Amino acid sequence: MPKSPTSNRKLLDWVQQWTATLQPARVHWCDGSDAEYQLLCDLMVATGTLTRLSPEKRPNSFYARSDPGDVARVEDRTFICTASKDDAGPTNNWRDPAEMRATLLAKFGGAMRGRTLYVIPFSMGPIGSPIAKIGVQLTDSPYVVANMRIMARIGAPVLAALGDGEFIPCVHSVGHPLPRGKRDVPWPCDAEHKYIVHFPESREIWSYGSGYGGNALLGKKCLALRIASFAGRQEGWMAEHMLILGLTSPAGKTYYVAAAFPSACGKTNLAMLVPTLPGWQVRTVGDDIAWMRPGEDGRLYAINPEAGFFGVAPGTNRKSNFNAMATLERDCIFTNVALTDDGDVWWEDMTDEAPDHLTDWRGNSWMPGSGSPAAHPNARYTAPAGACPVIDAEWESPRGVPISAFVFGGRRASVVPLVHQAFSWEHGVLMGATSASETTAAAAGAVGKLRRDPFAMLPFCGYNMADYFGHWLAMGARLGPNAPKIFTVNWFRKDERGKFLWPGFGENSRVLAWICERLEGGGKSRETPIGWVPTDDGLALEGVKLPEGALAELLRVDRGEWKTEVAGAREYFAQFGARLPAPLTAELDSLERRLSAP
Ligand code: O2Y
Ligand code: MN
Repeated sequence: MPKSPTSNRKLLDWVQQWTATLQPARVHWCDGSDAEYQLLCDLMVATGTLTRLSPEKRPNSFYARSDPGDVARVEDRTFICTASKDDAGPTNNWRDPAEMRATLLAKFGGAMRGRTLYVIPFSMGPIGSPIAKIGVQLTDSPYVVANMRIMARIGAPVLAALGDGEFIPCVHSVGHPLPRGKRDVPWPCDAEHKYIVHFPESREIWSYGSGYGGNALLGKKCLALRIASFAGRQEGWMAEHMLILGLTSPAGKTYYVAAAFPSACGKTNLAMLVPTLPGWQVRTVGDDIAWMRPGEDGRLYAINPEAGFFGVAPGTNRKSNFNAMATLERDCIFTNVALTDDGDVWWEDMTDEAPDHLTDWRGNSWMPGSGSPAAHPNARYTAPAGACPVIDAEWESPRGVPISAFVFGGRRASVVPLVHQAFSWEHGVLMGATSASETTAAAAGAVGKLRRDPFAMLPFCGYNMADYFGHWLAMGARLGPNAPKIFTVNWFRKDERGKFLWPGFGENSRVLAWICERLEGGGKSRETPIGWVPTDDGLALEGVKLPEGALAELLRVDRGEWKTEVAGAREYFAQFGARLPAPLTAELDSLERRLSAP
């Protein structure tokens, strides 16, 4: 690609201005070609950032080990900088924009000395889709460029689509300049001084100090959720932390479902599910983010803004996610998994038995019984979505796929039944706003503690969460009878001995089938105070072996437990004060009344 392959004045000026601040040794405009990808990977193999995996085992695939201080998204270093603190709301880390700019400009000054500044034009969503948005990321990390090439559409075709148009500017540095004579390290970062900063009002992202995942691949959580959620409210569309799947019935009808689950609830597994219910098929549109707009026919259309999967590796295996394992056979980047002696990757639960010897994610020799996991619990794969054997035929459709149902879920050992349907859109918004999940060992903090995570957007909403609830209510009013129906599922209910009541995985297709029946006006159900719940014979359970009494427990609605839920929700909502939309309080009051009715 030529030195500045665009005539977009704003883009050229912006790159020039940041080049002056960051002081890189050179500037490279990414064309997104395969040749460029191969060159960058070769360069990273030479510098020790990447290891090429055995071409026989995992063709065209690479392995990276991060700095131990840079292994995950950092919520406590993620900031929303709006002019007014109230516009960020009580659930976000707010900073004054001018103060944050000053702090970060000091960090960015000379931050790329000795390094290459890569300019990555990228499209979130199929290039040219009316729902897509173009961003440009500046970065000094070739690892980020390689991962962005898998996770988004990047390079020359994006610049061509951009023309003289608007782009979302994203600045990223690992914060590890290389003055003359200083030796580089395989994973440069400034682990003690990370800043993941969003300026929603001017639609800018500044990220400093981390080279990892959501902190550094700025198209994903930063743009496609935090900035996009803010833009969506201004422009009348939705950016959600949702997988999108297509479910085809034995009669040949396809229903598209978008589902929001907090981390560690099996979102990627559900997106690629292999149904056990005969005659049903699942196809994947996306596993993490949905952008949705009302179409000309009044229905809500969704695109997956991403082009790849950045999935958590530990726990992924042929039983939990057969299709993910097939997607990972080639053309991937693995980060912080373990390395086998024959040049392949391994992680906990990938196989029934661990290999006799591995190199763990820290680079140490590892044997079963070593006492620590071989792969970091947040070890990741970056894989092209197009390689998924069950990718939906419409996954790159510029107009998106029509959404018929929203599903909310979380990890709840009790209280929440296997599935229930909201009585109305407003009731469904209450479901989303009050969704919560019990923490697992994978996350920091106490295990089994209930964490409220409205719409699974707690770490990703770029503005006041109460206004976000209001935006959901407004979208429902706009969609009217075309609004998707809303459901809550819970695959994680346990018996009194702590055993899961529901087998999960492919059997979840039975719950999805009931949801589709409900969309058609069928699906045997009974009315309860919390919504419509399947009758005892409402779910297609032929061939599933449930212990005695398990089904009744899975579908049980306990009024007392739910009254406690309502009290918890009121307490949670109190933080939003007068900004909480009145219809939500009204829905909570109605739920309480139904729970107390004879
Ligand atoms: O730790 C990270 O940077 C990755 S977090 C992530 C990655 C893919 C999909 N979802 C998430 C998440 O935290 O929701
Ligand atoms: Mn996610």
